[in-house]
Amino acid sequence: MNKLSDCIINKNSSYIPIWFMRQAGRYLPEFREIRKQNQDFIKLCLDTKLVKEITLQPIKRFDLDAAIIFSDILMIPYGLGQSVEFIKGEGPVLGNLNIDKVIKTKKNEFIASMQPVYNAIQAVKEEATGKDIIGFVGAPWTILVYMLNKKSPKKDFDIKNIMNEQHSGDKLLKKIEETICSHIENQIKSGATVIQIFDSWAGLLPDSYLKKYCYDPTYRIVNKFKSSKIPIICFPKGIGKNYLDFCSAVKPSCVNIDYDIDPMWIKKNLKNVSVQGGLDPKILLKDYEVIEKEVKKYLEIFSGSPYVFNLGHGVLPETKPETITYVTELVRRNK
Ligand code: 1CP
Repeated sequence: MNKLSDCIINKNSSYIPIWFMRQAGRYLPEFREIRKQNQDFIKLCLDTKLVKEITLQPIKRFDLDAAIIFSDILMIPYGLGQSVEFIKGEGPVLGNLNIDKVIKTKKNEFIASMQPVYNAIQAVKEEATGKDIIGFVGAPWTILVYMLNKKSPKKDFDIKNIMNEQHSGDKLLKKIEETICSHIENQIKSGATVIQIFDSWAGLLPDSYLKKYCYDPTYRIVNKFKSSKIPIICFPKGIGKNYLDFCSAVKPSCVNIDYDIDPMWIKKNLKNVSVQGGLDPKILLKDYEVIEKEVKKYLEIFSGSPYVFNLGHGVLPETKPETITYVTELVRRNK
């Protein structure tokens, strides 16, 4: 068994596996070079050869413990027939949502459109021996937000606009959940050894809506794959102390924590779950002294319990690749 799976499934705390969210991305000059020549981001995500190459870039540079497949959570809306474009400086822009068209999209049509992703997982697997291969999806709530809001909810987001679409929202949420399950199933069939579910916008939900939009659908997904023994890492970002309720309701094998939650509180309160991440990605823009102190803080707090080193969100584009080398060495030297 590879190191990341071993830490999560067997709760082995003798080795701290390390990988980074957004480890393949804009902070790497070799990624920017490919991206410059491939302006259409979705097309890039469907180019098996380039996806394999980009996925392996951080593995070759830093020898991390896991390769996360280069793709995007917005491949789900795309595969359900809603257009997705990435506009420089603005982020994703989705086309008009035709709910009938989405609902009528057949499972095999969706899978056929994602075949290059699955082929890339197989190709990565052939080369990355001894490494875990992480497949991923967005959680139902986060995908619903993008599909209805049609852009990042970072600015000008009003949850009422989404709740007003209650009726269509419920039908749509079910379709999204089924599609997520197909996407996970096919990533596992193609060789993914770990799955991460990103609920990047869980923090937008008022507490009274968490059960219906976050815990329940995520539980159903996690539970569906329990028998496969594939570790599932959940990342319900921004829910504060509700991490505790999340873990009791969803029972994930591993939970990624964000940088707003106190890691001491997590260590004290979360039991029977492996923990991943936490360090604020902005710390990686600071001096090595500050970085060392913060990295050691997480290592000390979680020492003796199953912990996967990672960040509390993705690597920022301004991060120097040498900083990733530095952090990886710190974690590996830690005994
Ligand atoms: O060059 C570019 O402009 C593209 C930047 C980029 C990259 C490198 C985007 C656009 N997506 C990705 C890849 C990506 N996205 C990965 C690759 C694997 C890795 O190395 O980690 C993963 C796991 C994602 C997941 C993803 N996409 C999330 C969940 C994690 C998170 O950051 O919260 C989300 C919310 C997205 C949507 C998305 N795609 C891209 C951007 C800039 C965004 C966020 C936009 C927003 O703020 O709403």
